[in-house]
Amino acid sequence: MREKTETARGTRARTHARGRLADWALAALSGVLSGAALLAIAELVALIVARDGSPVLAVGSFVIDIVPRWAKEFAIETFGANDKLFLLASIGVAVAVAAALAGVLQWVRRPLGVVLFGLAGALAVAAIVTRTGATPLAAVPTVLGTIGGAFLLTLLVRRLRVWRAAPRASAPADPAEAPGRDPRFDRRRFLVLAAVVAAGAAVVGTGSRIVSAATSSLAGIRDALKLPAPRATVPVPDGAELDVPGISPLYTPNTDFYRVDTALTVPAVDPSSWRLTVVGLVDNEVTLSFQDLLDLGLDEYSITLTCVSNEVGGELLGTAKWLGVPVRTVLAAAGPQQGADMVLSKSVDGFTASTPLGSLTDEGIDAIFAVAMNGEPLPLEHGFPVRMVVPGLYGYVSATKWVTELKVTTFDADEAYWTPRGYSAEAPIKLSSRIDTPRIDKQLAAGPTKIAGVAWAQTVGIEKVEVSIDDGEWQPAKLSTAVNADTWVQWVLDWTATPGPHYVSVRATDKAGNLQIEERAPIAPDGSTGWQRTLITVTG
Ligand SMILES: Nc1nc2c(c(=O)[nH]1)N[C@H]1C(S)=C(S)[C@@H](COP(=O)(O)O)O[C@H]1N2
Ligand SMILES: [Mo]
Repeated sequence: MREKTETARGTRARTHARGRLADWALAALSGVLSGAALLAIAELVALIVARDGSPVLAVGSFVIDIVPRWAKEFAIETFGANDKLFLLASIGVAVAVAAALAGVLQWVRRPLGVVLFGLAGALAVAAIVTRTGATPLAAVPTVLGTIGGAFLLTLLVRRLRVWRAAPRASAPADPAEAPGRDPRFDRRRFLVLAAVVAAGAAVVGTGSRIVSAATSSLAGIRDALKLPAPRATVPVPDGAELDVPGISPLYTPNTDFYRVDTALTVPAVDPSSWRLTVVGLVDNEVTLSFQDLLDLGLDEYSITLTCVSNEVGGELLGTAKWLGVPVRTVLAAAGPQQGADMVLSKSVDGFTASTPLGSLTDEGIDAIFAVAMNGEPLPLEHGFPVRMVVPGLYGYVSATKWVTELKVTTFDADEAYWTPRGYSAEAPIKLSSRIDTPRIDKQLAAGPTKIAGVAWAQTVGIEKVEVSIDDGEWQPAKLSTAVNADTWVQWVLDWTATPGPHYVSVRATDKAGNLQIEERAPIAPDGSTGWQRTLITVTG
């Protein structure tokens, strides 16, 4: 009898101990999953807002900087070229152990696990922001990741508690305590959340890393790329750039250049595997490598690129010196056939543009495959390694970035990306002008000042820009010396500002004698029209 009780007590104690061990293991698992989620969230945020803010890589770099030399040498000796992998694996193990500990702490005593997460996050942020060249944004991924991870840790451990505290299925159910509640329900709730966190972290984390690694190694390839010097450069005449504060510079710095595309993440195209094929209604299909393209000889072109989505007075245009090869040279090698009237250019990301064949074969139009922009290889987001630029046509029907194929075809047979989405199949850029300064959102002091901006009529050229103040007579503005017909010109008008509100309007005339259209039109289907009229407030 006595022996029997002893045994029963012993069994109960063992069961209890085993139950506690299982609790701790599940809490540790919760910690590890939340830690993985923390890193995954941070990687995703890093990909979007701050590449230098990836906590694993930043902490890795930090560790490389601070580990004693002997440790570094040991790693290199032992793991050779895999020393970076060893480092990352070590960090991974350390993070997993710390996260498991956080899970157990959170289980044993709330909110110790969250506190540990916070401490780890703070350490990582310290490692990140103290790195040379770190941007202030670099801390954001880790901060958001830590908040997300801590939240999930709280949630997981709370569900775990509900499940483990519920009466065991084997225990006699007390209908008063848990009316009609199936304990398996609480277990399932925990397990489902754990599975979702695990899968989410795995997908988001590895996905972000893959995308980031693919695009950043490309950044290195781009940096290392040496392009041949152009055979001919664009002569920029004296007086091409006016000295007026607040006016758009003649050449838009790449970092300020507007960007418009349908790509969620910047397509990664390695120049060494890039090919351009010309197919469709051609005598010979042509395939070019990047080197083949360069071997055709590069020249410099000054062209203002314009987006159809540019509203009157808008910012969706910019000017660059492009280095490239005429599209007509490549098309001539393919030999377009009778009846073809359109070239459908395709990008790796599925974007297509429909360009009239004539715009690409006409000797007088500098339609190019561009490989460089303002003295450097195309920035990744502007189409690296090769894009098209066609003077006089809006970007969506001509300026295909990451271009890999030209299909010589007809407007009847094929349509481009934006055509079924409410935009015209053909879209020449409309003659237009913009006021850069004074700005509606800045107050101006009374006295002598300059009203200035830009005007463009690609392939035709600007003849005249006129300004009207308070709807008075149109006064001719002074123009900068045009670089060529494909490049915008700057304009300026001296004005003595008097206190009070004033309306300033601008309109341009092109070299063919066309006056900019006064009537307002929306951007769809083929570009906005209208004269910009802006309100300026002059203080006394
Ligand atoms: N692959 C690809 N190329 C593209 C686009 C795009 O969405 N995908 N957008 C076009 C549009 S609408 C414009 S206005 C220009 C913009 O070029 P940018 O981003 O270099 O300024 O690219 C064109 N080329
Ligand atoms: Mo565009």
